[in-house]
Amino acid sequence: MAGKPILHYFDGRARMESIRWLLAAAGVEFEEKFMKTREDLEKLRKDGSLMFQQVPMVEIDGMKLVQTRAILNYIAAKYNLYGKDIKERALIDMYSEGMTDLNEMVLLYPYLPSRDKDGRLTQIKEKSRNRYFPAFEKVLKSHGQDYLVGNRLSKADVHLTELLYHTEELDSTVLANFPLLKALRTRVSNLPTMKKFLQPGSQRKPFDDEKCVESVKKIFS
Ligand SMILES: N[C@@H](CCC(=O)N[C@@H](CS)C(=O)NCC(=O)O)C(=O)O
Repeated sequence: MAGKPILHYFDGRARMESIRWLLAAAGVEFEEKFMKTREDLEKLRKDGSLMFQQVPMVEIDGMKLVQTRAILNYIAAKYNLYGKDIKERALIDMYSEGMTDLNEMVLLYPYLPSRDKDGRLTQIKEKSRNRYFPAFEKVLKSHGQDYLVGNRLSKADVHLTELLYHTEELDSTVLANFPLLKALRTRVSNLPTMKKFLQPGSQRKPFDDEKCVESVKKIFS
């Protein structure tokens, strides 16, 4: 039997968090190896584990996968979270790419210099409320089903749920006008695998605080 996937990253959310969420949704146990120093990163680079000298890297099924989206797509395909045909897959990809555009802003926010933070926060709120959340609310309203695509859970629902939680941490009223998004978040959060992941003590990461940001700067400086 294949061993558990091993996630190589630092002890923070940033680009690895979506991978943690998706594995959790699929009910897959995973191990993590946290880089703590620049030497830890250099070691991975020198032994040829990082194709582009970057993390996230995930050891899974005998491969050392890099590039966040490639990793997510592999997990989604393997665990049936990627639609039933190429049309569903196209929708899942399209929705997920939109989510990634917003998520990039959210996940990089803690790493911005203080002078840029207010502007970025305003941008996140504006884009959430006026561009991305209305679009996904409209999808759910258009078909009246429980999940975004094909009436069953896909990676798009998992990414959106993660994004809703993380955006709400930055703006507690951001979901006020999106009842269907709130209902989706509740539905996904109540899946047994997600319930476990959302409980304290799971491998879910908290907001990347100043301490995390400082240690990350040392690793990548
Ligand atoms: N497109 C890549 C970007 C990966 C990336 O930028 N990783 C950062 C850490 S979050 C990194 O390794 N930076 C070091 C470098 O680029 O040399 C992905 O999505 O995985």
